[in-house]
Amino acid sequence: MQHLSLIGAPTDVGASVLGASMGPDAMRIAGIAQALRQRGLDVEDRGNLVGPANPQQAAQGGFRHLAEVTAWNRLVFGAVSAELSAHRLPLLLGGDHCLAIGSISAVARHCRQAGKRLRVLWFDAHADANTPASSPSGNLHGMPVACLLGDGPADLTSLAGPPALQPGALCLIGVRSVDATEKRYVNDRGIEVYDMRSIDEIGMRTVMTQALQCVDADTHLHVSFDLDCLDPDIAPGVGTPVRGGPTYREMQLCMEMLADCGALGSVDIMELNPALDVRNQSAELAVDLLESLFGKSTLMRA
Ligand code: 6HN
Ligand code: MN
Ligand code: MN
Ligand code: MN
Repeated sequence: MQHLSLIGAPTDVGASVLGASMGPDAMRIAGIAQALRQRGLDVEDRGNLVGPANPQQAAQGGFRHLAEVTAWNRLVFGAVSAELSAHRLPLLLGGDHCLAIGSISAVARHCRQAGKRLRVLWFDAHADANTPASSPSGNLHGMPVACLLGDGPADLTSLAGPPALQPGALCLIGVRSVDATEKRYVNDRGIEVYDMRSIDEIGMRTVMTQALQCVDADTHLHVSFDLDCLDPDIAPGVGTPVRGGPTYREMQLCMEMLADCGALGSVDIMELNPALDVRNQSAELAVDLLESLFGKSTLMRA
């Protein structure tokens, strides 16, 4: 039996649009724990982390709310580390995407200790690869990829000691809104990217086959899922929607292929903004996709 722990991180401190702080409870209302238990998983809901309020201040030195973002990420780092040590799969309920710094830093340290190779699939409309020097907004939810690669404020780049990720460990999927400086950052480092054009051209099946090619029995697969990756027609409840995302069917296939690969070790489900949602449909979609990620198949396989 797979053991899974839900960790709520109710904050929007890394974003400028308010409301992702309500994401964890909206996913609970959509029945996340019950749905996953029906998959035969042992699910513990650890409740919500309690961190500093959003001070809603302007950027200072290139970023907004660095102290609060650091405090939240330390909490996430601790909570995710504790679940991994207990051999449970941490499922982080965001909260804005800056919190992936804490969760992936914890996963990276766990992999170093366990001698596992880390593979991170980053599903997002955005590249999240700004640095304080390049960020147009100062919002730290636009910078987690760079921070995890070691480029950002020391408080955030060194949560796990050395940088959490090497560029080759990372793969971006669904990208369609990238700042010019991010484009250079991602290309200079040779990061694997499947933007919407490549999904259109080669199809989601080939994208996922390629993205999972290096995954083997010694791999810990981390999925960092920003709900704005999805087309806003089906997932309107996000703070920074971008039209032209993957369809429901495309994302289901993605989740099913991830389930089949058998290497899933940790998950972030981020940026759900109930204040912008329509009758909790984006939360319900998130739960639906998570069911597929944890093995619900349309075919009668085991
Ligand atoms: N997200 N590239 C923009 C910025 O402000 O850096 C948008 C970032 C959005 C981040 O959705 O997680
Ligand atoms: Mn483990
Ligand atoms: Mn993101
Ligand atoms: Mn995004």
